[in-house]
Amino acid sequence: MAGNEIVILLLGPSRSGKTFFARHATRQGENVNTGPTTECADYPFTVPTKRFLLIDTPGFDSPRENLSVLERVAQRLSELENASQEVGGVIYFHNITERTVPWTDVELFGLICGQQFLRRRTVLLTTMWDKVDPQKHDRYNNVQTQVEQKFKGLSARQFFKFDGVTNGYEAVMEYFAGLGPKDAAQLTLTQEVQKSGLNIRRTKAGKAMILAMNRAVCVVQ
Ligand SMILES: Nc1nc2c(ncn2[C@@H]2O[C@H](COP(=O)(O)OP(=O)(O)O)[C@@H](O)[C@H]2O)c(=O)[nH]1
Ligand SMILES: [Mg+2]
Repeated sequence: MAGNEIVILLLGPSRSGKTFFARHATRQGENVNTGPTTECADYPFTVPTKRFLLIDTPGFDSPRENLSVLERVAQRLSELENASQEVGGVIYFHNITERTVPWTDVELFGLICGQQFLRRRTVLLTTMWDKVDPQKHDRYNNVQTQVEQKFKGLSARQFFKFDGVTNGYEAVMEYFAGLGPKDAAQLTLTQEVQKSGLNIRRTKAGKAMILAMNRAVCVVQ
């Protein structure tokens, strides 16, 4: 691993707050409207004792778009591998005011990460808690529980809530900073890229998205 930088991949649907979070972490003015993210982007920063690199990604929006997001992520993972840098964590973002998480997104996330990585090195972060009417917190806590259930089915165990300022942000970073080498695991997608190159259609996640695309076409016909 180059230096002791902790590399964290930000994944999730568009408008779930990935870029906002990365800009918040690097104090770049999160409220600037940056428009949709179309390429992976690096956000390096240092807190007193740790160096982090957040990698922002385009959003998951449909099986077809997910394939091209996968391609971009795989390309970035392969560059990291070439630089002997390992991904130390993944954050999956969910906007708490959205009631549903598409099944294809959950499946895709599981296949990118793999069981071992999911158990300790992934975090589900629900965002936009500052937008929730305090009187309706119970309702949104129910959404939180339901979303957590889906990710528990994938073996994920770490759940945090982000209020757009500090709550959630510091807890997530402390969680990743506290993970030691004994929890080391490699993303399934990294393993696949190492073994068979960048042909995304041959990866588990790529195959699942092709199946999902074909199912979508069948419904239209
Ligand atoms: N109030 C609030 N706004 C947020 C939060 N996270 C993201 N946003 C806003 O929601 C919109 C979508 O966020 P963005 O980071 O672009 O989503 P991305 O597509 O996942 O990168 C932007 O206008 C952000 O400023 C949050 O936690 N609180
Ligand atoms: Mg973005």
